[in-house]
Amino acid sequence: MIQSSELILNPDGSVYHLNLKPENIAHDIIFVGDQNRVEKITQFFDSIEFSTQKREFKTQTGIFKGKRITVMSTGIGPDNIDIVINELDALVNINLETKTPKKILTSLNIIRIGTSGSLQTDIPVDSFVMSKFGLGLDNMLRSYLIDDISNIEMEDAFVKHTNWDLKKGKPYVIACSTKLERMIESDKMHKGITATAGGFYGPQGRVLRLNIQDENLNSKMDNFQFAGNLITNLEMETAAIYGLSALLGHNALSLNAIIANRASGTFSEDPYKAVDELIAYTLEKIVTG
Ligand code: R1P
Repeated sequence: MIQSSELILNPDGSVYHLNLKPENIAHDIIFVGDQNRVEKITQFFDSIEFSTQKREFKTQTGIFKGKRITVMSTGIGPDNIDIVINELDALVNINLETKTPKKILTSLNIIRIGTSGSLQTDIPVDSFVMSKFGLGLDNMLRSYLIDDISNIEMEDAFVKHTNWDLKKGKPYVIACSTKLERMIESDKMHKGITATAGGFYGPQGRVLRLNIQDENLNSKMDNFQFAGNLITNLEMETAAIYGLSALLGHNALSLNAIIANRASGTFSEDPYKAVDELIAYTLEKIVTG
């Protein structure tokens, strides 16, 4: 039995941070970072059966063209992903009354619709990126036992190519779900490696008033190649989502609308339009794929 201090439930029996009970979620789940993006998606639903919010974690479940889908905001960063995926997994794979793991695994399908900065001049603002791999620069996943799911060859090649200082922790590489990749892909999508940083400024090479440990990191990342894959973009959730999903037996895919191009220094003139287009594209693929 899992102790009450380890799997914390609210007085109504819902999981601690997400405020959700098992019956509140579908098995097809869309993650967004921004809580205001949840309703940008569910506005297209035929009906909404459930809504809740605690802190940055807003959740709505409803029906889109006959399919039950949950949309939830994760807030910013891999630390939040640790909370969101562990609590979602508990909802389907742990009996919350007896606090014991269930014998039969339930696998969730998790698709992130995010925003991101491109590292490649030929992946312009307003385009879409599908992450074949998540490259975690953030360390969160290193608290778990990941050698069986991570791509150690690519990790070592990246460390060597960038002369990565291991005082920052060793980057980790996790692949997407090929099942979801096949369902969502089309020639509209750039594909590659998405780097996930544990912060927005220094960890992504932005200098305001603080010097950073490696000011050339982004330019070294943009010419890293492994097995024909380039690092397409930089954001703050994908690798953590891929890692915890793979460890817990869920399927995950991350899609990002490119709203900034870090290589050319440009920012989208209408970032909301790119996100709206990615939402429409993804919803259609989920119901037709
Ligand atoms: C930073 O501004 C946030 O935006 C990006 C980053 O990953 C980070 O969460 O994604 P979302 O728009 O999905 O939050």
